[in-house]
Amino acid sequence: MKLNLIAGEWVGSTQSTSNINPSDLSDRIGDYALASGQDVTDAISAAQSAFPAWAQSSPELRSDILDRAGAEILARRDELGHLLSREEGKTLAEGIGEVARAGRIFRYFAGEALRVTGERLNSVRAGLEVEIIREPEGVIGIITPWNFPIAIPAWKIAPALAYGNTVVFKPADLVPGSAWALADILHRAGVPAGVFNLVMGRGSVVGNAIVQSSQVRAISFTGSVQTGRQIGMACMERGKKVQMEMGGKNPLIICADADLDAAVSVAVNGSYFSTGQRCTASSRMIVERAIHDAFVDRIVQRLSTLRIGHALEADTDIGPVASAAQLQQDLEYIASGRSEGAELAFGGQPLNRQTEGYFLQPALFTGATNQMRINREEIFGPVASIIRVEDYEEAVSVANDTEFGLSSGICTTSLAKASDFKRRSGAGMVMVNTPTAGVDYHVPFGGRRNSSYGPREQGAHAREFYTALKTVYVTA
Ligand code: UN1
Repeated sequence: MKLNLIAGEWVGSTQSTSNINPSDLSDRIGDYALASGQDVTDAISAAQSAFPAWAQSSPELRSDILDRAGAEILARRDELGHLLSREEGKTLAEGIGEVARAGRIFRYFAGEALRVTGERLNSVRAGLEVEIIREPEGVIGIITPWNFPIAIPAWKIAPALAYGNTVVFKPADLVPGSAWALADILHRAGVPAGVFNLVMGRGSVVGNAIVQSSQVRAISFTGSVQTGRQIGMACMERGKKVQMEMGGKNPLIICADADLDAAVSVAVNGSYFSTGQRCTASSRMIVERAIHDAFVDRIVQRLSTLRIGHALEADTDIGPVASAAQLQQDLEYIASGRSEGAELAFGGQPLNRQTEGYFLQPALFTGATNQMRINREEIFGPVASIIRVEDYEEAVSVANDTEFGLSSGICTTSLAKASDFKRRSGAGMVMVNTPTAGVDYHVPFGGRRNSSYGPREQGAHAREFYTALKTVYVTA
């Protein structure tokens, strides 16, 4: 059994969970200890005790530890990518790519640890000087989803540690393998006891205990809108800082002047790769009438060539859905789209493969309207719709007619339209002739409206969440 890391020790539990491969339900990856409420209390106390020394430690020490962790993750990318794809179901290429991204994030923040700056201003009053300095917040609770089992933990844990915070980390209970591997790497990279703690388990026990604790100063959460709302309210009541990345209903506009082949590639990648299980997935393709029928023909043709299968097989394009519950949700939305009058132009059927797993044909709806449930709510699977519009103006208004605002995209050969959309999109990230999903790690990530709350993640802007400002007045 793989154990939790609390106060620098591997701690056992009377309860455990089995990590099952969604490509092959007979493949049990291993058993992972479930943390109890007491374990979480112990982890938080350890993080609290370790905080003063870590906060005052040399940035060079923190930088070296993060650098060592990043180097090991990169060196083991094939093995860890295999584990990730085995437990989550994205293809091996996607799994290895994600692990490499995590390694690079640690290396990036190894550099950032050395670049914490402040400001010095002249006071408006004579004889005074003002300084603005940044300090770590304290104990940070990190709660992550199952769809990026190592990259999302990396982009929260690396900046938290770089800026001198201590961490209590609860990974998604569906994917403890990558999280445990990351904890093991950090532990061996020399993170002092208590500075980083891993508590695996259920949201109702572990997540809840982290959110309730008065010792946890800030929470960074990625997951559903519903859970995010509850966490956000609880943080507000307890005066905690909170950052939340939640759902998306990301539009991709295909203009009549788009390069059709390029647009099909952008759409298929954004909508269906990683089995559509990305908050940045393009779930609403908004297509101008003049190009609509040609686009539908080409994308259906392309979808019919994709190989859906075991995530670890070399020729698989799209792996299984991550869990039985998620497959059920996808199928419910597919049924809902049909009952609301959209036409299933491709896919949407569960598939049998040599191994028992949660395989689902990518589903494409045509004749859909933006008011249908399938275009209002996040599905989080390989399910997307085409919404036909008359022209570019209607496309922009449909794109922005959503409660979400994470990512948006446009395929066009017109510089004027690309520039116009860049300004008018209501999303936090805008992609021109490139998929709505798949982002760089050194620039801000985040959205607007119901998609995100609080400061941005990733890149140097991550410091807004992971540090507290202090303003100091000095009479010279
Ligand atoms: C990406 O598109 O590269 O949960 C990252 C998610 C996002 C991450 C997407 N927070 O899907």
